[in-house]
Amino acid sequence: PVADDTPQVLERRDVQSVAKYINERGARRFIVMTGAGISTSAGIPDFRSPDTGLYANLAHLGLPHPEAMFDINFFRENPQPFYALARELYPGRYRPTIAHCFIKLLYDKGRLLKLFTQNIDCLEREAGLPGEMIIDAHGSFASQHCIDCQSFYPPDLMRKAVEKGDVPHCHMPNCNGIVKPDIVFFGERLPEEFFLNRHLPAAADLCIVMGTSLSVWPFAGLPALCKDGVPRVLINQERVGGLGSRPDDVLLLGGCDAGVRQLAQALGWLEELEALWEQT
Ligand code: CNA
Repeated sequence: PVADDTPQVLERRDVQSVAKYINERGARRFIVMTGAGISTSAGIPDFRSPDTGLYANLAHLGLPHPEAMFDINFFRENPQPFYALARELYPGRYRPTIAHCFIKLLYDKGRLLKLFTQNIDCLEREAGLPGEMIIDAHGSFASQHCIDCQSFYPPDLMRKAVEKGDVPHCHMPNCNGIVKPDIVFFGERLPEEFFLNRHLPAAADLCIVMGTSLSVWPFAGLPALCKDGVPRVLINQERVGGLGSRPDDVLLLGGCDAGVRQLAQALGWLEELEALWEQT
């Protein structure tokens, strides 16, 4: 019998062994799962980091409790805090990080099966990753609807409202309901594309989880869907979601940017990665 923590597939539970597995076994069906932590170095606060996270700055945002930001009933009463955040996160204001570029590099090398992201900042797209590679598990700013009559609201008007700091209202006759981007609020169903692609982690030959506290369900259940014997790499400030519990899990605890640089270095891809990031 092997001890619980003896790896089955990797030589050792370290970054060099992951690189060896990728290069020598020809692994090319990577599933990447990301959260707000891959964008903090771009200047976008996450939710749960102490001091800097949005949840540590509630008073300033005018929120009674953290979840109110994405609560549809609170939004109906007071959409201002959400729109303050929307203005902060609205696509076009930030530069992708090297962690976003690493995912693009995986795609360029034909190794990416799918990216599952919880982020709504669109920085993966800005790093050049094609839309069909991305599952926006918590929706995005790509479209918006009235919360009363469900009418579609034009993107140019939306952009103008957000930039001015206004709350956009429905332009249909006799409606005037509040417009909300198609971002998933608490209690709302995730987009259909999440459910249509949820089987993919089971087809992966490598899983990379980066910059997420894995505390929002059903997203948090994705890494467990990877088959036993498939290495799962966690690149995060802290250990989360039971990662590290399987014999071929590898923990790279620290910053996402440092973690992807370490992995790229071990793969012999660091120069290419830095060049890609330079151009972004
Ligand atoms: P979270 O719960 O705030 O967790 C972030 C995780 O990342 C924590 O474990 C941190 O320790 C870790 N972390 C933060 N910065 C770094 C870093 N530089 N390097 C490594 N690790 C880091 O965020 P989740 O994404 O897990 O929570 C899900 C919510 C957050 C989603 O629904 C998002 O829509 C929402 N969100 C998104 C954005 C964005 O789009 N950039 C920003 C803020 C919140």
